[in-house]
Amino acid sequence: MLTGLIKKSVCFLFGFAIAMSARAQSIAACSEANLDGKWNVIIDWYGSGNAADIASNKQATGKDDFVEFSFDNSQTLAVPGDWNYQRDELKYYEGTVWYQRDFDYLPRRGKRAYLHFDGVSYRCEVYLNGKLLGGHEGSFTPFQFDVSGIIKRGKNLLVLKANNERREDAIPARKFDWWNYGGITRSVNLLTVPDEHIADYFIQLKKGSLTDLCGWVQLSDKQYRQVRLEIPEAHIKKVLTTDSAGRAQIDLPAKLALWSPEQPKLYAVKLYAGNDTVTDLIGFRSIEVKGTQILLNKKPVFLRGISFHEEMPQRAARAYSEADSRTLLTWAKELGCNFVRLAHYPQNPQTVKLAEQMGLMMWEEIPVWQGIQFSNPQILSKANNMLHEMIERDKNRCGIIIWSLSNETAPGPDRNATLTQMAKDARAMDDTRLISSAFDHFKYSGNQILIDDPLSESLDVLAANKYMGWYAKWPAGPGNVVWKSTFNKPLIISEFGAEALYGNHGAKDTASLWTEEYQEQLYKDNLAMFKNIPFLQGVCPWILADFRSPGRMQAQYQQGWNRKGLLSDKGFKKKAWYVMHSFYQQKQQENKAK
Ligand code: GCB
Repeated sequence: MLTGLIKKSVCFLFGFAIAMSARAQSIAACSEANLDGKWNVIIDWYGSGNAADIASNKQATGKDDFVEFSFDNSQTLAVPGDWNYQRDELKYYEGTVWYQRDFDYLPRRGKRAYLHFDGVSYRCEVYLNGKLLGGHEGSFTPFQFDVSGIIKRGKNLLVLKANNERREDAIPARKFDWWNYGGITRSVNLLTVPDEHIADYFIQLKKGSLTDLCGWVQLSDKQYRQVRLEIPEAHIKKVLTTDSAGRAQIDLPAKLALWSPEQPKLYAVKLYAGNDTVTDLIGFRSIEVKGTQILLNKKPVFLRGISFHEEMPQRAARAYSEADSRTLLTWAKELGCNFVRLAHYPQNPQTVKLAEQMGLMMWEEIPVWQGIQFSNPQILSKANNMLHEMIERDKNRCGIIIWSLSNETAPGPDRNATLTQMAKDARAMDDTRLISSAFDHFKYSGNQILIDDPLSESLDVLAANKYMGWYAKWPAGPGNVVWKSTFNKPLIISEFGAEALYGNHGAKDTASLWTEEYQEQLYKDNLAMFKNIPFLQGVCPWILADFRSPGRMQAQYQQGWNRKGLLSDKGFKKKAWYVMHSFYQQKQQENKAK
C-alpha cells in the first residue's frame, strides 16, 4: 500500500520562520488521489491579490457586487511543471501565481488525510476550503499538511499561492547560476492513512557493517505496540516492540546481497502495524572513509561522477517526469559514471529512486549556494529545515552516499559555525552516510594548492570546485601542480570545466572563443593534474549538459546559457565528452583490477 516515505515538515510563512505546526510524524501513506493535471491560475503581476477573497474563491453576491479576479474561465498551468516554460509571458516571471483546483473526497472512518507537495518553487501558502493550512519555504523539498479536520465530503476547494521572488535572505539567495523556475514544479497528492499508522522508518546497514541492520520504526501513537518487519527474499521476519515514544529499534543480523553500481540489488521491505502496511524497495550497502580512501562495501571505490541540474535542456524547462529523469541518468551512465552529483538541490524523488535502480551512487545537497546571509539568525533554521527535509525524504535510499551541506561558501566565523552545527545535525539524523561540502577557497603557494578550510574537520569527504584553466590560472604546467591537504581525508574534485558552444571549432588556447577544442584541451590538462593528487577519490565535471542561466550574457556564445555542458542544449556530444568517457573507462578497468 505504499507510495514512499512522506514527512510532515516545519513550514514557513513568507520569509519569517514561523513553524505553522510542530515537526510532526511522517507518514508512509497511500495516495488517495493524485492532484496533478491542469490547475486554474491567476497571475498576480503586482502582488495585489487579496488572500481571503482568492483563497475562498469569492463570488459576487448581489446585483451591485463584483469581484476583480476569477478562477472560472481563467488560464491554466500544468502541474507538475514550471510556469516559465508553459507561457511565453512567464519566461522570466518572478512573482506570485495563484493556483486553484477542486477535488472530491469521500471520508472514511478511522482514516486521516494529508495534502502532500513534492516541491513548490520557492515559497507558498496553501488554503483548503478557504482556510490557511500553512506555508513552506524552499523549492526542492517536500511538505504536507494534516487536513483531516478541514477536508469535506464531496467537493473541496484547494488554492495555493506560489511566489518565486529572489531575496537576500532566501536559500539560495538573490543570485544563483541557474534558472529561477517558479510554480508547482513537482507532484501533488492527497494521501490517507489509518488513524494509527506507521509514521516513519529508517532501515539501512549499520555503519561499517555488511551484516547488521540498524534503524527504527516510528508509530503515530505513543504506546507499546508490535510492529512486524519482513524482508521475504532475505528470509527476515522479526517482531519489534515500540517504546513509550512509539518507536521500535532495529538491530538484527541479516544475510543480504549488497547494493553496488555493478549489482544494484533492492529488496522489498515490509512493515505491518495494526491496520497499516508499508512496503518499500530498499538496498543495503556500507559506505565509509578510511584515511584518504572511500570504501563501498569495504572496498576502495573511485567516484566517476557528473553533475546535472533538474532541467531538460532541449525543452528549456524543469525536468519533472520519470522520462526526464531517465534521459538525464542514461546520459550519465553512457558517460561511464557510477556517481552523480545532484546539483545544487534535492532533485525529484523519482530521479533519486531511478538513479539507485540504475546503479548510480549519489551526492545530494541543499541549495546553500554562495552569497548566503550566514549572519542572519534565520538562515540556520531555514538551512537546517531543508537539511532535515532532504534527509527525511531520502534516508532509506542507499544510492545516496553523501549529504552535502553547501556549495562554495566563504570561510568565516558565521559560516563555519552554521555549517559545523549542520554537520552535527546531519550525523545525528543519519550516521550511516558521509558528510561533505563543496569548497572553492584554497591557498596558493608557488605550484601548490592547499586545502585548509576549517570546516574540513567536520566533514568526511573534502570536495573542491576548481576551475583550473577557466576561472583560475594554472600556477604551473598541469602535470606540475601539487595539491596539499592538512587533513587525512579523501578529496573529490566536485567541479571543473570550461564553456564551449557545440559546433564552434577553432583555437584550443583561447578561452574567449568558446571553442570545443579549448574545452577539450582543458579537460586533458585537468586530468593530467588529477594523476598527481594521491588523495583524490572522485571527480565530477561541471556539467552534464548546457543549462539556462540569465546571468550568462555573452551575446554570441552564451545567450542566457551556461555552456559548460559536455552535451549541448540539444543533447549533442562535445569533444570533451569523449575525453571524460575514456578517462572513466580507464578508471573502471583500474577498479576492476584491484
Ligand atoms: C560554480 C558553481 C556552479 C556554477 C559554475 C559555473 O562554481 O558551483 O553552480 O554554475 O561554477 O559555471 O561558473
